[in-house]
Amino acid sequence: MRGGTSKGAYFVADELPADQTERDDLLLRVMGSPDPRQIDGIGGAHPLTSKVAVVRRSDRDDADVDYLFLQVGVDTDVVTDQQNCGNILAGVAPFAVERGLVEVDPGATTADVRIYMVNTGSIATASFPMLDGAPRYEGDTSIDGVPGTAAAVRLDFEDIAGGSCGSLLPTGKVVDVIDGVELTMIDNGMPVVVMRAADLGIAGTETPAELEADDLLRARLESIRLQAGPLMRLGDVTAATVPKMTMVSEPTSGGDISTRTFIPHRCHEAIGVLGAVSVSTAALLPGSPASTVLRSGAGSDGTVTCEHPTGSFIAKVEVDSSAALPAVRRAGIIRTARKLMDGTVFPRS
Ligand code: NQM
Repeated sequence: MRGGTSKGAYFVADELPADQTERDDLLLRVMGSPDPRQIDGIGGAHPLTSKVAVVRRSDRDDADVDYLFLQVGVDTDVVTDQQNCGNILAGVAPFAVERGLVEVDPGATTADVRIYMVNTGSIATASFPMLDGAPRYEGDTSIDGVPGTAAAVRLDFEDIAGGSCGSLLPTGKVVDVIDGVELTMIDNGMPVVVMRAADLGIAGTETPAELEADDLLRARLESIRLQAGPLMRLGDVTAATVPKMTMVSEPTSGGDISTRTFIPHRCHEAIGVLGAVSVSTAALLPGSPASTVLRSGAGSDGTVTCEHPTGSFIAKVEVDSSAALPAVRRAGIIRTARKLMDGTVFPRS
């Protein structure tokens, strides 16, 4: 399924090996990893298209299904559950309906599915249109980074702050300095290090290819990331896909802030969902480096529009900065998702 601006293989949990080592080995073979082209599998040769959702009926009172996200390395043999993915999340509820994991009234025109996000221990509610007992994928919502239009999937998040790092601001500070660069280490659903692009010597309007070709920039980002990991209570992040590294600058196309994000070694063609929620939250914190490039007045309507390399992304975020440590009141976003194929995959032996 395509979930937002990412693409992944969605599995019913019972159909994968219960043993984690066996499961990860199978998923590497399914995706064709490790191989930069993933030529012998169904992965798309980029971290954004080498993703897996594992979905099961939930035993919890507050959720209908459990969603475990797995990032499958492209040119590495690493499968990690150390991050969540809000784009792949957009396809979880339609998939759950397709697979009969949630009961829906055959006459219903909309469905609300509560999803327990196993990676971060928090809940999202997905709301989307239904037709004749099945998810309706056609619609007129367009999201940047995906051609055409599709039905909207609204995602509302509860208590996502600190899901990976223990708290919204794992160091207890809005501003820290690493390698002489002022930054905010934040986790509002995704651990992200947010810095001003200018402080890294870039304009912030470069293309992902230009940024990926900048060896000095990549070395500086990786040095900061490896130091940020333990400070964010993520431990040694050498082999981890978090924290994400976002460089922000003043908006140029009518949005509230411009972003360029390394995830963490490839540059995102757009921006992750929970990544954007975390970056938007950082920008709304008075005194943060990101707040200095945020459009004045941004956030007053409860949304922040993040420009990214292929358009923009609207994050709904309300922050209460009146207390000593800021708290997040609510967060949500609109995505689209689509079933691309349904069938049997033949992993290499
Ligand atoms: O931040 C890419 C994506 C993501 C993650 C990544 C995401 C999120 O765009 O919630 O969606 O940052 O690895 O799929």
